[in-house]
Amino acid sequence: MLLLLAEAISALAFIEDVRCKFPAIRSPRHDCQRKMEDLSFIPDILSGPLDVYRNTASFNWKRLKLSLEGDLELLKLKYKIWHILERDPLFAHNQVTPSVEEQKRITQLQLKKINEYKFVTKEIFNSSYSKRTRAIMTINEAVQSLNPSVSVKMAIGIYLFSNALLSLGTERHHKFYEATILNREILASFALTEIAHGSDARLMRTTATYDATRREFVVHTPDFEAAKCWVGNLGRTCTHTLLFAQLIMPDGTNHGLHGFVVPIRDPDTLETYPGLVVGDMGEKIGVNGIDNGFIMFNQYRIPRENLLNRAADVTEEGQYVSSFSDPSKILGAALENLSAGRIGIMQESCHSLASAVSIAVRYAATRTQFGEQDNEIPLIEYDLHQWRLFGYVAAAVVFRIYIERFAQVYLNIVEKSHMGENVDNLSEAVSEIHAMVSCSKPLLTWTTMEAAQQCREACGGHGYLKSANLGDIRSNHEPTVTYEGDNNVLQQQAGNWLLRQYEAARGGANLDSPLNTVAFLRNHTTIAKISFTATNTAQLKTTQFIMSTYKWLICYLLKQTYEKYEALLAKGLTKFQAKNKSQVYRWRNLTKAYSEYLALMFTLESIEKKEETLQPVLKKLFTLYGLWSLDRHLVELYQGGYCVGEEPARLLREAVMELCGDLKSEVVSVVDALAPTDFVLNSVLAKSDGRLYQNLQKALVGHPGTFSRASWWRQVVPSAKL
Ligand SMILES: *[C@@H]1O[C@H](CO)[C@@H](O)[C@H](O)[C@H]1NC(C)=O
Ligand SMILES: *[C@@H]1O[C@H](CO)[C@@H](O)[C@H](O)[C@H]1NC(C)=O
Ligand SMILES: *[C@@H]1O[C@H](CO)[C@@H](O)[C@H](O)[C@H]1NC(C)=O
Ligand SMILES: *[C@@H]1O[C@H](CO)[C@@H](O)[C@H](O)[C@H]1NC(C)=O
Ligand SMILES: *[C@@H]1O[C@H](CO)[C@@H](O)[C@H](O)[C@H]1NC(C)=O
Ligand SMILES: CC(=O)N[C@H]1CO[C@H](CO)[C@@H](O)[C@@H]1O
Repeated sequence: MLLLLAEAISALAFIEDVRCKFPAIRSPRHDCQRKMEDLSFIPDILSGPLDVYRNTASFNWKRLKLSLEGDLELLKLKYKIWHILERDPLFAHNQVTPSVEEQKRITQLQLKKINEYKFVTKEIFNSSYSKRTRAIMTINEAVQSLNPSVSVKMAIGIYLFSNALLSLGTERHHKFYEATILNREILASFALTEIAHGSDARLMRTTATYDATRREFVVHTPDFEAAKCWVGNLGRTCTHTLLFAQLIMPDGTNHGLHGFVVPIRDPDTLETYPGLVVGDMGEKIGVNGIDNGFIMFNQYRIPRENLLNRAADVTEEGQYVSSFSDPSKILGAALENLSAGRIGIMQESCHSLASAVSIAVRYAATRTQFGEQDNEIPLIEYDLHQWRLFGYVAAAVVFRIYIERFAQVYLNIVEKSHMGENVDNLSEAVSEIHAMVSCSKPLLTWTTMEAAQQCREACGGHGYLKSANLGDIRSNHEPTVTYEGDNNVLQQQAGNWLLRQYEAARGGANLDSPLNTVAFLRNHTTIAKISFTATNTAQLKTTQFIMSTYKWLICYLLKQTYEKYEALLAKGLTKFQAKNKSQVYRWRNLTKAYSEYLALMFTLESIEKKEETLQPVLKKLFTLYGLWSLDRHLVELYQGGYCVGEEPARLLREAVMELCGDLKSEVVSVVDALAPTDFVLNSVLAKSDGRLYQNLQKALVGHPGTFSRASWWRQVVPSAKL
């Protein structure tokens, strides 16, 4: 699919040299000043066995739901979409997985239908940039929870493509833009990754050579290794692709990767054009509604105008001209089109995490097992089960708040830059956001992947039923860890930025951190001296303890990484070799700690503005996520001398267990706030009525063929005759 758009675009090399101005970004929301909104559009939850654990909650689940969503209008939009699609037979759930080809067909039909519903109203389309983008993200998320393939299809085929046209193209590409976003005549794809080249976009080998006599580019694939591959929507459906290829001048000069709009199929017949070899990647281990494809170009000609020429153009006569006339706009556009896709992935990942934990928690509260005497006890009463699940519930809430807030900050920056406002330190903000996204996408997607597995195990054998939905959640989410930037590669980019900031802090220079995420590095020498002093768990269960421990941890890991890296350089190793030797226990742990810190920092700021009745439960979840994550860093906390002796680990783990115990009375209502509607959650184990066994019976009995004799019985009985 779409790999490392960021690297491709930065390889276009127009981002350097640009210095623009950007004011500090703050847009506080004031939940606490809100009037009580009417939330009756959220369907009530059916009373049933789960009431026991619902009645103990300290808050109203609908209020928490609104608070996690962040915006009343968007929440309404989401419910409206779910309501409409639930009544549309085209979106009915399948009891049996359809064939791969059938999944592709249904997905394409669903996309067509969604276009017809026009969820993106004129009003949304006409609103401010950040409002519009958030609405589009909400629509995408609402659709993703029903069929992730449709939302991927839509994100790549419509939004990513039209975004890229706006940011990399000029007026002459407006016709493509209109045909995509307004008329939905174009379904696009993104051709970047090649068979033998993924993350390192500079070495892509597909070429687009200018032919001045015919004023065309000739696109060519030298061999199979240079075939573009994993291109979502290419295998069966797209009409156009956004191709990244090396731009070669008639004299042979190579100007590096550029973007081109390339027609692929006749929209009326879906026949591919002559000169193209297009294939489908075949069955994958998830998201099979997406027709990923590969393509080879054989001296394939496209008009000169199809070059996306905002940054650089080729004249009719064959002159390469690069225009840096309006660098701030290009930079702002690049920023948006780089990170928006990954922020979308994080949002979808949050949604998958929320669904997985909702299923496991509702199951845990209704499923009983063992106990003393003859009374079987719900799974949720067991410490071990709480510990297995509640950390992920806390993560689901923290991530949701983090991404909501981060997306706002991000969209505000982009919006300001679009409006041409003179803004401070834009290019520094771009780098900081890139670093944040580069480590947060790995944190969120990996956590969700772990959680999906844990949740499926926590539902035992029943969790293995397709109708539990944990399997589909897991396998459809899984590609997020490698697409739009492989997690391990992305983390290194965050590490590069962090090390630059640390080096600046050591040298007393200014930090390039307009979003203030590492402002504390200025105090790195004092922070390095603090250590664990708590004597009881109450002192650990504080935001202060968690945040200061993270600051210490990041400073420590930065020092470790920096010193190791510098020592290797001093020994004469190249930067490349030095990085190779300091990744495993240094960069990796460093960027993980930084990403957790970011999630906590943004969430904390946000919680403080939320309504009072929600604060206690949100603080508990925040604290559990913080301590549960620090537990995994104990090695480094001891290694660096922050912790000494038995007490710190004992207290930390005791605090985690205490929080789990405390959250038992809240957690079912927390997942009510996290979960979508029953139709969307689509799990036989986790309907909100809590009638686990009735629902299971209905599903088993209603499954086609449950009671039928095998149609092939004759072939297998001993008396089989031909
Ligand atoms: C909305 O679109 C109409 C034209 O369709 C335009 O006249 C109007 O100014 C737009 N409103 C905003 C707020 O952009
Ligand atoms: C913004 O840039 C100016 C000039 O380079 C610098 O002095 C200032 O510290 C920067 N601010 C931030 C928040 O990075
Ligand atoms: C650095 O430390 C000083 C004094 O200890 C404190 O006042 C200041 O807030 C700290 N700055 C940051 C960014 O943490
Ligand atoms: C990376 O480092 C290891 C030793 O730590 C070495 O064996 C290997 O050759 C290095 N790889 C590269 C690509 O430099
Ligand atoms: C630190 O890095 C090592 C090696 O990459 C890994 O095994 C360990 O889990 C990491 N710790 C955390 C908290 O991620
Ligand atoms: C969906 C969307 O709004 N995309 C944006 C992509 O970038 C350009 C600017 O270069 C914006 O104008 C678009 O709005």
